[in-house]
Amino acid sequence: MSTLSGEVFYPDPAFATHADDEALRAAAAADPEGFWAARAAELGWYKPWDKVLDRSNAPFFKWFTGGSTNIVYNCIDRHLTGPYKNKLALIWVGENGVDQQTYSYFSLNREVTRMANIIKAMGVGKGDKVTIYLPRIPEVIFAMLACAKLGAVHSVIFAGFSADALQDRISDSESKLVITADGSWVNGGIFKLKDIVDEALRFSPSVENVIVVKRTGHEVVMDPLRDHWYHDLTALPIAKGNCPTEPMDAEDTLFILYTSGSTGKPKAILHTHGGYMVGTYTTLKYTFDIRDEDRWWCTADPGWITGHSYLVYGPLLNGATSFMFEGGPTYPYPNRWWQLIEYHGITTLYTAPTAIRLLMRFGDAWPNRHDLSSLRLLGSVGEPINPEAWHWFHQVIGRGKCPIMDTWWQTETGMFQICPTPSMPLKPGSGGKPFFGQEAEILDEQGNVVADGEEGFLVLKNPWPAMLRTLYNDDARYVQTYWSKYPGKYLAGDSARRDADGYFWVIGRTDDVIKVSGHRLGSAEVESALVSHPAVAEAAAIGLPHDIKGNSIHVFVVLKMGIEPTPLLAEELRKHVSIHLSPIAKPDAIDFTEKLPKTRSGKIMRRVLKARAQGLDEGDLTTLES
Ligand code: 6R9
Repeated sequence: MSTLSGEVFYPDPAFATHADDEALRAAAAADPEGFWAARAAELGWYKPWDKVLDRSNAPFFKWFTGGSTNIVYNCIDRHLTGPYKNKLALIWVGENGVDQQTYSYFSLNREVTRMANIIKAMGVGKGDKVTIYLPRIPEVIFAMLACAKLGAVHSVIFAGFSADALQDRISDSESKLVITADGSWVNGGIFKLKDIVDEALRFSPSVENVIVVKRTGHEVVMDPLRDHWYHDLTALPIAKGNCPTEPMDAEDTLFILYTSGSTGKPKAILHTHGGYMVGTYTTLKYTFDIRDEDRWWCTADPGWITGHSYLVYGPLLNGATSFMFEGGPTYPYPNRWWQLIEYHGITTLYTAPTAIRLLMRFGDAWPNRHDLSSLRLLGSVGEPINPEAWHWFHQVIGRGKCPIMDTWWQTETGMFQICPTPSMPLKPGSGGKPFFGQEAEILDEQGNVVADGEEGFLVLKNPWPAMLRTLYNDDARYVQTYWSKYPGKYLAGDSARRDADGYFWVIGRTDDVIKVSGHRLGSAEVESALVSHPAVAEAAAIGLPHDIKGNSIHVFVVLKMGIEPTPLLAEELRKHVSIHLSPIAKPDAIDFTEKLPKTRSGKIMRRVLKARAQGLDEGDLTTLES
């Protein structure tokens, strides 16, 4: 171990499982399917699978074929007959710090059953799509699990997206039902979710019903035929009684989740009951050493994959206690998170570098006011963590003794792909090694493995249970996006390096995905929001490095003939993006330009714009349109 190069942090002897972990790693490398079958056998199945992995129609891989289960059976039902029945499944704290709710596995079952009964009575069944547009309140979890329990497919939309974005996603999924709230609390103010839903539904004919959870209590307009208050529905006889968990084929769809890609409209990543369940259960268990007495806090929103896999499903599959906080890290003061950790005895904090950088800026005095000694592990996700933030997180929050699990993965992968184990020596900024059973490579343009230390395209070599099965309604784009550059290997869309110790260092996206404060957005979405403004002829959006947000959005705009560029118009365009796509997508800067650099085939050369915006050499412009 002493041979590891660079800055290395050796594990606390309390995590004395290194030999076990490495034995498991070796066994999984020798027989990945055997490894996954053994993990799947730790969970409950109505009917065992016939085959662990079916490669016959690759890259449309199938896992645990012939098996029957339901992720809710494993998240809730099986815990009800054992010692976990009265264990806390969820601790929730509202933004005001006063509202608090706790749910044991028993009471979580009651809530999920109630919601399942209601949506079933509305005609939602196996395979139907349900859009969930809710803030971080317990009902978002109930709604996801209620859908899964019935075999319905949930499509959770981050409650920071605006009407156009919501409408696109509702229409694309042909949802019959939308579950939302009157509003959400954002730094003491109200974000009017129901108004946004009303706007979105003007063009979404598939939606028959809207369930509205009362959260903010401000006045909203209710359509008497379409909209229903959740608290009214729960009082009806339809809400009562048992609701059986639907047995699902392992390959049946659990959810779709829209995410940004390189071009065009967002794509819906499709995940299934069986493989996703086994993958999220296993990765959380081994990477974060989940123990019965833990209080696990994943700060992500359920609107993103991290919330799906490691706030909702992974912890419940492990019988853990999951903590959810409605608010953000700095309201009303930047000690909010530290206060919650102390008060609730959080043992594991899994968050994003952007939040760490933000909190770090407020100095050590805020965390130092609190006793953070309950923490035993920390985690990072969403973007590369810079060494400065890593050290602060490690020293000030983790008091030098909590290992940091830097987990690299994606909406598409469903579960961690490159991550350490708590017993492994850590290198700040590196996610460590591929998870058990996985192999990764760094390739050059031609598909050759590059030398250690060199940058190249990150690919995954082995199929894994929680992999996306396809893009909903777009098999061709699935093959094209992930499997065509290097046949047989999954193209992640990130550039990375591998060092001589076999540790991977992810650098960033190679496509037009922009990570802003850990939120995944695409150049194309920002551009289409801009061109929907009457003054804009053409637009190009790029991500530029930003100290706190990781990336900030910078746009170049060509105005229609005769329209004068003014600071007022720039401000109006920024607002336009905020209203039509999301406040998180609001550009930091707008550059008016006469013309966008394009290739001869008409593709915008964002590389050139990036260089121009940063005052760098614009590089090889030979393919530029003359
Ligand atoms: C889980 C999630 C995926 C993209 C991914 C990469 C970046 C995520 C990272 C990381 C470096 C990490 N990313 N985790 N980069 N280190 N630990 O974030 O999913 O929203 O789909 O984004 O995020 O660029 O390709 P998603």
